[in-house]
Amino acid sequence: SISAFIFDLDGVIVDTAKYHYLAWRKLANELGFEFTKEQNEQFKGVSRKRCLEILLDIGGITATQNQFDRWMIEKNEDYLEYIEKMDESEILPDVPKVLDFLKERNIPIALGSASKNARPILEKVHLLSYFDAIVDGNDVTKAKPDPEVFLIAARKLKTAPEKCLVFEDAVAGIQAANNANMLSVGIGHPDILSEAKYNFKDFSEMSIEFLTDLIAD
Ligand code: B16
Ligand code: MG
Repeated sequence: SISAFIFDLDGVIVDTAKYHYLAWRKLANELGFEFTKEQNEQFKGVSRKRCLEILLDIGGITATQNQFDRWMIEKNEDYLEYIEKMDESEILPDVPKVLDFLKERNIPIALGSASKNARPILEKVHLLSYFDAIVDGNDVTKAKPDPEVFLIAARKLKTAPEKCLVFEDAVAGIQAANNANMLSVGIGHPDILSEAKYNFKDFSEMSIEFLTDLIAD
């Protein structure tokens, strides 16, 4: 049975993917090329550095180390401006329902995110207090699909990986959960997240019975 739950942040708890997209698109346009929503799909769950590498690849641009560092900072500054005014209204459907369900049963909850901005975002939407552990882009050395982020989360929750469940919206994140030997649950489009053990469009599609069965088994 499952005894601990790990949540990805962007795309699972809040829809910050749209702000990441706007910031990357702005940079791409400044550099003289287009960046589409479809291309943004491969940025989900991927570290900031890796995202910029892919973006420059799309634009056919070779950067000096100096430019690269500057564009990383510029993208993040734009992103921070976009998320500045975030509040509870940006929490994705039924996330609090699931968090409350787990809290009422004293089931440990962790965040496993690639983002270095995870804490301030959780604060802005007033969900920080739900989390017993937070593992984010500041704690990991290897990016998803490497299981590192989720394995650190399991260790912090003092739970064996096989007893952990991961909610993820990104292909790399589902692979990371599978690589960690955890139960992967995709939140998003089943065609994109076909490697997930279970799939839901969002949390409103997931029943309380589904959760009850997982923790009881
Ligand atoms: P930052 P997650 C990931 O968060 C995003 O999905 C990904 O698009 C982003 O590049 C990455 O965080 C790094 O974010 O620039 O804020 O450090 O989905 O793992 O919660
Ligand atoms: Mg995500």
